Amino acid sequence: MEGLKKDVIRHVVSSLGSDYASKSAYNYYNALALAVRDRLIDNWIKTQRSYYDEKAKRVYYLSLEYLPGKSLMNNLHCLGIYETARKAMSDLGFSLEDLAEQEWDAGLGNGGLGRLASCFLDSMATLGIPGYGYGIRYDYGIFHQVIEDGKQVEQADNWMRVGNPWAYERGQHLFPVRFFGEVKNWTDEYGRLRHTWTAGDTVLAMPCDMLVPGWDNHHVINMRLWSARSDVEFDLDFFNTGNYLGAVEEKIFDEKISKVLYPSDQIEEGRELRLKQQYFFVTATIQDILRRFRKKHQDMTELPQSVAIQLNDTHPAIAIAELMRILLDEDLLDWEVAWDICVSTFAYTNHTILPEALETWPVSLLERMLPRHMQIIYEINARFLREVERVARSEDCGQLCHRDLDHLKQRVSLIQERPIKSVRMAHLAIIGSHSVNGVAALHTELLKARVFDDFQRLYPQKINNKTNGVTPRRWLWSANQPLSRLIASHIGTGFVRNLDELTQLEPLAADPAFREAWRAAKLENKQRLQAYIKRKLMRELHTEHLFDVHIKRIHEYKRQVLNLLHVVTAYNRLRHGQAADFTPRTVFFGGKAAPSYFMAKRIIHAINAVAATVNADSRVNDKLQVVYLPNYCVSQAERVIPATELSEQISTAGMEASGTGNMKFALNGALTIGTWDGATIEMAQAIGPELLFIFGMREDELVSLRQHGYNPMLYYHGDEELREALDMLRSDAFSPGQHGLFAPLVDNLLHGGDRFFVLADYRQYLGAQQDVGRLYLDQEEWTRRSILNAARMGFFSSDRAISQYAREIWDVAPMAGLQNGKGA
Ligand code: OX2
Repeated sequence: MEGLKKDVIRHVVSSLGSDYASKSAYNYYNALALAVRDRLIDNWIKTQRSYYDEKAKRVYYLSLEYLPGKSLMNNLHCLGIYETARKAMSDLGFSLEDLAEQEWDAGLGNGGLGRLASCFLDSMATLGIPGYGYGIRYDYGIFHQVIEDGKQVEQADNWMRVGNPWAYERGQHLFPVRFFGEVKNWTDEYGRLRHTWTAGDTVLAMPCDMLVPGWDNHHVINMRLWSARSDVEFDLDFFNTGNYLGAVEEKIFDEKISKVLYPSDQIEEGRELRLKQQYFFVTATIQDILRRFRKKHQDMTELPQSVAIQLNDTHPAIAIAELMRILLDEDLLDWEVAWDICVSTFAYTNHTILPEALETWPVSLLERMLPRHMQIIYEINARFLREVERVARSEDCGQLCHRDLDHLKQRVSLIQERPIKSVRMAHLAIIGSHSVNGVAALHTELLKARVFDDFQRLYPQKINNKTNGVTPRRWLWSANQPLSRLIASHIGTGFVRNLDELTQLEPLAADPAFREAWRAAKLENKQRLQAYIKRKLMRELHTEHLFDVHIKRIHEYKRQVLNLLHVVTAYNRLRHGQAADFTPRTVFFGGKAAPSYFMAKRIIHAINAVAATVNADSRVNDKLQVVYLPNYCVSQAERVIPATELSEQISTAGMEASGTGNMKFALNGALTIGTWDGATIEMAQAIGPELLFIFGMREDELVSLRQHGYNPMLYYHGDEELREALDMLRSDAFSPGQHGLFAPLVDNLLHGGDRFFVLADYRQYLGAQQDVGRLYLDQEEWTRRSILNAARMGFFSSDRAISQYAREIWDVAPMAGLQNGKGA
């Protein structure tokens, strides 16, 4: 401990240039972070060196998004120096918890997809898998949300302003990134046509490395994020011609590329700058991968034995064309050889079947910005369609029927003609990869049977499932110390590394003393949340209420509106004196809406309007409260999830690919009210469906309801309570003086076809909520179920998910000496 204290003081003085006697929390946080980083960097260097010495096969995880959140506490726990640091900082006059608050969340992602990438890096580090995360170091991460007059207002997330003590910026290792320009043809010595792309513009990519430690194993992997730097200062001519200001303007223009994260989740915007971001990140990453590969290899055909590249959704899919370009134009390989290398190296993860999230890029844009890549895509397509024709005409074409060949070719083509001629990035990713995986069992089945059914017939082995998982280090051990300590006092700490060990808790569910201790841990977390809400929102929470939580991005398919209709109905029953047996509850909502997503923003407004009315009504507010948690982010999830008793997972069946919040809640002992959707299905199967509150129509039932003509008006007319709730929303009951404010929301349900079947599931949802309320009154039974929920969550560790990727997709093994516990 003395060593750590000395290091902290030394950093306050020599790294931060401050007086250690002036006790600034900001300085001491930074100094502690630097002292922790010092302890990581040796192991990072050793880890990297061991990959090199052992010629280990590397895994590259390419993702446009990461959501690491805060690093301090997690890194202290991984290094096993949390207690030491707590005592050291207390000696220096600080509470570690307060210092940790100084850190800004690294919010370089929108939601589940980015957080999954961060959980996966944590698991690769813990399992000892030679992995690297690659992404973009956005200057501005996901916007900071404030709620003003009930509405979302976006503020810039200038997270870098105060510096980032965790990152190493490597300004000496710059990679060129080219755009635009033209393609020249030439003939090689064997008479083959060759191509050279001479680019118009060049920018530079600078690596910034963030260290990701494993759990207690000395293994530290790298998350390398690229930042755009102008090449203008290297272009002395530019300055010498006297156009100094022009040069500076160009510099600013270039550096725009990594300025800001696109804040839309699952809605593609198709903006030119976004494509630039994708290619910028991809080419820098591929150059870096090949640089490392070529240190030990000359023969490019060995690439798939040494390198596995996982594409996190289609956002980095242009990597397939980029690797082809390098192999063809720079290494001068033949097409077939290059293509085999590509397909064997890449694998693609799909995260959604929502059509509005499937990326396409206009051919005209690609032709201009990346002319050589567009040529390559055309060639991939031509060869692929010939292959489709061959398979379709072959004897064993199965369900493929060559009479439909033209239609089949149109459906699977990389190019879609309408509404404008565009490249379907998912098709490129499927054809260019040896593995395509969904993220939960139902999702993968829907990929095979609906979205990519033609590809499933063409390549029956390619599509596979890898159900998502979450890291128990952050989402149980670090976020929920009261519960973790209780668990550890009974079954030891092995569960942090091997989550299946939680099953040892099962017999304890029958032990009244253990149940009492389990409840005490939950209460402690609820009180902690209470104190936080008081500080931040100046609101007093009732900790004896059931804490009912719905936090995630705001999206119509996630159906926050269904929850809101339950709240309004509960409010009405209480007002009308029809709820003598109502179990008091506080309903929490949290989540960001894409700034351009009108309906999602209106939903936030409606939630806040209902909250204001309910909370101000003294007839009901001792029994029902509604809280909107502004600026939902990773660190807020870490506070809220441990305090949650009821987890809302109520998406339209078939639409939430997996969900990962669902897993974090159950792991922390919340019971789930949910639909038969995403990974919630597998959770119900692992836990026992009777231990969750499952309701609503299933995916196949919705398909047939849609086919037979779904009429939401029937539900409206047939259900008095539903009608009352909708009429109130449409009138100005919650928006005095602003008549019609929430009419778009209601009209969308009644006259817009209710695409997400809110009305169809309303009555069943109410029934399930009634069951929840009743069970909560029996605290012994509630607690028993809560314990069993957590005990059966072992499968949903990201360690299990990553082990499956490693074995079944990447063909990589953990580094020797790191499999079980400590490394060398
Ligand atoms: C999300 C999915 O919506 C969610 O269901 C899933 O758990 C998560 O990815 C991680 O797999 N953008 N975000 C997602 O998909 C896309 C596209």
